[in-house]
Amino acid sequence: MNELNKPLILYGVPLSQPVRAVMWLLLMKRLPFRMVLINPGSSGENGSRHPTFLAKNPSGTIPCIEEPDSGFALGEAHAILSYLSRKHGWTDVYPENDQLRAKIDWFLHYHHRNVRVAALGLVAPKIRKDLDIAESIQSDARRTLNAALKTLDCDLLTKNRYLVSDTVTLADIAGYVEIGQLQPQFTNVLDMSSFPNVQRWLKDMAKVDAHDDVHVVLKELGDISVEAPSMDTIKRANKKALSQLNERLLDFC
Ligand SMILES: N[C@@H](CCC(=O)N[C@@H](CS)C(=O)NCC(=O)O)C(=O)O
Repeated sequence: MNELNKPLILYGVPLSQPVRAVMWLLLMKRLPFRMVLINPGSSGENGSRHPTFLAKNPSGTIPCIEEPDSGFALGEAHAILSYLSRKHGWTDVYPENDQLRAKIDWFLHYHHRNVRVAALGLVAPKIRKDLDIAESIQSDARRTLNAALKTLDCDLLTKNRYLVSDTVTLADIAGYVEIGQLQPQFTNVLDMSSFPNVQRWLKDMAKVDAHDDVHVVLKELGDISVEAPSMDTIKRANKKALSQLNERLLDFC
């Protein structure tokens, strides 16, 4: 496949956490790609529930990637991260050592019910008012997230500098797009000051290559702790992030 002529397609929007995880890996690795905007949950023409999109990713969620030459399409952020890492030999973020790779996979599985679901309970209620998420679901989510942060703080991050080793892996990328978004400089929806090791890890992650490129959307969105952003603000933040991403991608040509 000649990725210079036919770059990988990433379907999604920059505000989506799992889309940001894939964007981050691609930018870190300078793999040329093109982002095609897909409206999550919509059955309209550019929506993730439209039949054209469902044919690529039957779960109807973003992110999804497509390799233009073969037509191979794949959904689920963590499946995408590990597929791309295996395919391109990115062994720094997904080492070949079986036990280390298994620990990364452990986190990627753990993430769904502990980090992802909980963070969704804090951010989605503000961003997706239409989902009308019940207060009981939100408080369960906060409890789950606090337990996960404790696990990170008192276990994972006492053993290693990053989540599973002393260097950044796919686990950190997946974890940060959820936990990092909650910080005061972004959405500001959770006080994490009682977790010192998590604080240290968040600071280290902010220095990882392409961090700022991936987080333009959250800078644009700003603090949502008091007032939920309007649909216009959300659209503007996504547009600005996409236009900066496209500028950044010009460097890859
Ligand atoms: N487990 C999936 C979750 C993806 C996901 O929840 N994406 C949201 C946007 S952040 C979505 O597409 N929602 C639309 C819907 O569920 O209809 C992954 O990691 O890729």
